[in-house]
Amino acid sequence: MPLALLAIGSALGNTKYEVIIVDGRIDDSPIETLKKHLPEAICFGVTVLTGSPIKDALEKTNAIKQLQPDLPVVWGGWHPSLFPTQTLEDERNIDITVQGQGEQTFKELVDAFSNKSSIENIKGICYRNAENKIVKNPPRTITAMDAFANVNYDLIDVEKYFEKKGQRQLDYISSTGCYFRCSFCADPFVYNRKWTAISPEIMVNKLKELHKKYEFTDLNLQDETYFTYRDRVIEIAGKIIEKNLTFSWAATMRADQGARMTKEDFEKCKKSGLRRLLIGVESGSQEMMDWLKKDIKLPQVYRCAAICKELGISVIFPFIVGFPNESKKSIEATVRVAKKLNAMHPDFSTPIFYFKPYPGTKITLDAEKTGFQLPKNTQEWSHFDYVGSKGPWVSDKKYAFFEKFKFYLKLAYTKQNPVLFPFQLVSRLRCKYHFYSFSIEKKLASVFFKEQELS
Ligand code: B12
Ligand code: SF4
Repeated sequence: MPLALLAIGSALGNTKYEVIIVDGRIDDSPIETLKKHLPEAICFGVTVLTGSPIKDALEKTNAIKQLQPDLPVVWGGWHPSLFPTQTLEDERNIDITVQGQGEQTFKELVDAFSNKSSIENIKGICYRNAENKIVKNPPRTITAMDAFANVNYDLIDVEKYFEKKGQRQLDYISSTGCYFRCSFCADPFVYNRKWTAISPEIMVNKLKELHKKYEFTDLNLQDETYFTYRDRVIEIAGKIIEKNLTFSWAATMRADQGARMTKEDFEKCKKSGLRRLLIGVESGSQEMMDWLKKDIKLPQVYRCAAICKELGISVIFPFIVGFPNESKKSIEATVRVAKKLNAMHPDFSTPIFYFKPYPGTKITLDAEKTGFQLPKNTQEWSHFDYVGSKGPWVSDKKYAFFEKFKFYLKLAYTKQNPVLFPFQLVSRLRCKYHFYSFSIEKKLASVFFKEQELS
């Protein structure tokens, strides 16, 4: 669900302004819908992630500016937070970029547009001034989230999202930012290692209201690290049980956070509906984890895995391979740990991604110093392939190995299927001895095996 647009749209309130959210994934003709609302529009706001979402955002922005050149266009979200000035330098049709949390900033901007007042004192923005110079205002410090808890889901057609997801699953964000410092992640750069969250009482009351209204059966928490404070999580779980809210939920946990929780804590979460965790392992090599400043230890990962296995909580343990100069030893360790975790429980999975030099991360900055070239402008960033390819530091041979390993690992330990079972046994042997030739399993499995999704 478009949580960013819901957040900034809801912060405008529902008395003074009319908020129209247009989502190209739901609306078959978004430009037509935009055109319909243009004559009465105060401004056009776009949420933009790095990579191909930029292409889409540029297309709509250019179409809008052609039709109504005076309409202010505001870009917010992760890409303009990472590239506040470059985005404006490259694209004349964007007037303002917003950095970090957008609720208060967007409200101040919309008020200024509607009152025709100056935007020069609005924090957390970058804009082109009357002299055509790009000005970067001071940043806005993170605002406590309780002020923004009242997200108005009626701004979107919730049923259409349920339909698209194929389940009555509500997306929800209960915290912003992260205290940690992983050197492959953009969060420390954008939120300066700060964190804020909705308090348990306010959150569960809101969930109760949303549950009654939309009758969702699953809650997908999109927080970077939902388990930041054990006491908060346990209080929320307790209140969900107390109010008899009968939905399942999924969230992200760090292994160190899980390792500090007792088995009873996990049990309480499970009782309140916890169905799935996402615990980033990133590497099977402790040395590599330390280099990544992940600040977790492998025994913490295994402790979380053991408890989840016992309680029947499914877990996604994502890994990354192909860091600059990653050693053979480190890659072998990742293969070993991924195998071990997969074999523990059929509901455990270990997606393996290829490292991409994400903007705003320490590793990328260091790689640039040694000659690595990032995309040079917004257009080039729009072609940046985040998901599909193998990344700059993975050889063709390594890539071919991992593609096979990933396939057979999934097949080997997925929930047992009587038809597939003999092939699963063969796959286990294949993973053990890394023998991947003469594959007929791949064809067969495509009939029975659904691609794994992250959410
Ligand atoms: C849900 C999610 C997804 C979903 C859907 C994404 C989508 N398009 O909606 C899926 C699973 C598809 C996905 C995929 C990927 N994702 Co993702 N994802 C998220 C996640 C967990 C939640 C996003 C969310 O809804 N947040 C809640 C809203 C309220 O927060 P927000 O978006 O930051 O919005 C606030 C501000 O940014 C600002 N704002 C945002 N938009 C606007 C617009 C205006 C006009 C204004 C004024 C302000 C404003 O105000 C909002 C309220 O404060 C975030 C992490 C996170 N917690 O944010 C990662 C995150 C966005 N994903 C990320 C990445 C790297 C990926 C992948 C590359 C992962 C991968 N390897 O496969 C892919 C591909 C992304 C792509 N380029 O297409 C990075 C983004 C980095 C970047 N530079 O863009 C994040 C930040 C995770 C991280 N820490 O690295 N992702
Ligand atoms: S990877 Fe997760 S824990 Fe690490 S800094 Fe990013 S959001 Fe925080």
